[in-house]
Amino acid sequence: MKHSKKTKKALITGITGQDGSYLAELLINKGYEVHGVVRRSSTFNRQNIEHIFNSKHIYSHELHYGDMTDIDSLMRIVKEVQPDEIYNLAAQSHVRVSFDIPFYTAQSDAIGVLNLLEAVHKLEVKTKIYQASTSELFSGDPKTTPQNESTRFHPKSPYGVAKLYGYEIARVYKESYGMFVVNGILFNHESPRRAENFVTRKVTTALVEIRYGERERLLLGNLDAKRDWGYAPEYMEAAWMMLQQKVPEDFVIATGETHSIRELVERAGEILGFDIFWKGRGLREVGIDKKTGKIIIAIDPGYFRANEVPHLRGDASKARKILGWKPKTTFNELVKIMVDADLARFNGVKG
Ligand code: NAP
Ligand code: F7E
Repeated sequence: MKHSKKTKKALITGITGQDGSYLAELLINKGYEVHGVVRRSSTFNRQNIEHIFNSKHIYSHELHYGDMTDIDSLMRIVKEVQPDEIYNLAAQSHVRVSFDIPFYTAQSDAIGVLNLLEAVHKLEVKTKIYQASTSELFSGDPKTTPQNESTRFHPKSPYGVAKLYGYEIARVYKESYGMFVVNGILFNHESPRRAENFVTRKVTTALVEIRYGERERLLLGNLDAKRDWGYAPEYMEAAWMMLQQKVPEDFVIATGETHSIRELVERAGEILGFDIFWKGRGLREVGIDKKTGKIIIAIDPGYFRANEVPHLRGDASKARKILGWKPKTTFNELVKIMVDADLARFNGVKG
């Protein structure tokens, strides 16, 4: 494939994930040559990107086998691609799972960032780097909301701590070597491409199945946690904007609204024609559909976390002022987009 000299090259780690797939689309639409790091797995997991990179790309130059825990692979890829921009989205991104696999989470989400930075530094490649930081750096104490770039970090999970290392080592490489590295401190962002073990997708897929009589009940953990949920494609636009700045700076990206898991369930249920009311307390709490009298939501303590971030609401006013970024999709619209996509998928309609 021939490219004009001016075509910008981007390298995305985590390209098979929710964000990576939206970012790849966005950059291709902007005329970039997009490269991605993929992991070898025994079964194919490229559903999110197969419409962009079909099987012919597997041995082409766009997708490259590598792993964040393997600096040799990162050095090979960075050397080969010589990207103008790197988006480091790869991570073991599940907070609850990070309590089960804390060592692996640290290897991929903390040391993985160091591996990438060191590869770029050693190879002396002139590239801008975006590091996928997170609202899980914050404690989520209601007294500290809304959280912005100056809010004190106090992570509550092995995931949050690994990401804190990523955040700090990115800052250190920027300050020590003059590298262009930014941290995007993104609050929760969701979409129909969200994996089904995150709470939004878990709720929308399960309620669709319950609506069609394919299952009886949805089991959840903490219903009282509050999250600031935005729409993923808009958050990737913000990530791109951060790398177009002259000076590397960190930004919080959020909607500024917060909702509990309980509200999420009610809203998704409403779209599907359920009228859910809550009964009981603690582990015995259940969600009942008023129309049928059936219990459709119950609590499974297995989904509780050893430590919870209770209340997140971001203040993205710096991004609004400097990047000109603001969220477009509301919470209600986001839930509708996700429910509609799961309905279409359930009914075999290609979304
Ligand atoms: P995701 O859907 O879980 O995708 C994670 C991606 O990372 C996948 O492509 C995965 O590859 C890849 N990956 C995992 N471990 C890897 C390793 N050791 N080496 C190479 N690739 C690896 O996550 P996401 O929601 O798109 O999030 C993207 C990034 O933003 C993550 O770093 C996440 O921690 C961060 N973040 C997300 C949110 C959010 O609300 N979505 C908010 C703040 C920050 P496989 O497909 O092979 O598993
Ligand atoms: O949990 C509660 C759970 O797993 C949200 C990742 O992208 O965003 C994400 O992390 C809330 C928590 O996302 C269930 O306790 C209740 O309070 O959807 P989640 P997360 O942990 O907020 C941040 C910003 C990231 O950086 C991460 O990479 O929902 N919750 N019941 C449940 N959560 C799950 N998963 N499953 C439940 O059954």
